[in-house]
Amino acid sequence: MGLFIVFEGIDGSGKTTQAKKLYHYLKEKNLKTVLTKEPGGTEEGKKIREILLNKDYSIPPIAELLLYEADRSIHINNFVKPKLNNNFIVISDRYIYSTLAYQHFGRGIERRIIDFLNSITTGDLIPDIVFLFDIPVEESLRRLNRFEKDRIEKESIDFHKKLREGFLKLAKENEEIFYLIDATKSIEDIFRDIKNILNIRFNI
Ligand code: Z5A
Repeated sequence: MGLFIVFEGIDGSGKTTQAKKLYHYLKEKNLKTVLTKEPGGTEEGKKIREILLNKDYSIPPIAELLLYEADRSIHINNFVKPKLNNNFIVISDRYIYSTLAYQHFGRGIERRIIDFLNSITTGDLIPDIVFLFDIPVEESLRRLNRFEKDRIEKESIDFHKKLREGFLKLAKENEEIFYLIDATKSIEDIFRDIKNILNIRFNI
């Protein structure tokens, strides 16, 4: 079995930057590694992602949840599990904890519904480690202000605060796999922390 590494956090927390750096670092060490993401980690999922992030569409919360879960079912069963079975290190930018943060803590959909959908789409696949990028909402939005905002990033500051608190609750619930990253640090300092943690935990 390979290693399943997940990066989570609110928009603009810097996780995509670090996921890419880690991917290149592990490839340079000649380790079998893939970098993927949710939503949109497969060809089919890219179509779902286009619907989800289109700012001109109006999608009710339940439909949004089902689209994220449809993307996940395809991604995990067609891509992630086969790679793990082939001893790859799989780095995923977002996973089930994003659905709990955004659709439960953010949108208020009942937790048991999301737990159930996460369970059936993944067959209860739990990551080996989750890096949670924690950052004050004002700072993450300041970083994103330089770009055109998509549908979700246009949500209010209060919504993003709920997401941040939700992610921190999930970290407490899953202490054995979550590592909290102080995402206000510099890109190089964060990367050093991540390499250290992976070295101590998995000797890579
Ligand atoms: N979503 C959901 O609702 N439910 C689900 O189940 C799932 C997802 C799976 C996916 O968007 C959206 O889907 C997301 C959640 C929702 N909501 N939104 N919007 P996405 O994949 O397009 O984007 P994202 O995941 O939110 O990532 P992002 O916006 O690209 O942000 P990021 O990955 O956290 O940050 P970044 O791209 O690495 O960095 C952002 C900027 O900050 C960039 O200019 C960097 O150069 C800069 N940066 C990065 N690190 C630093 C540090 N350390 N210091 C200073 N500046 C930095």
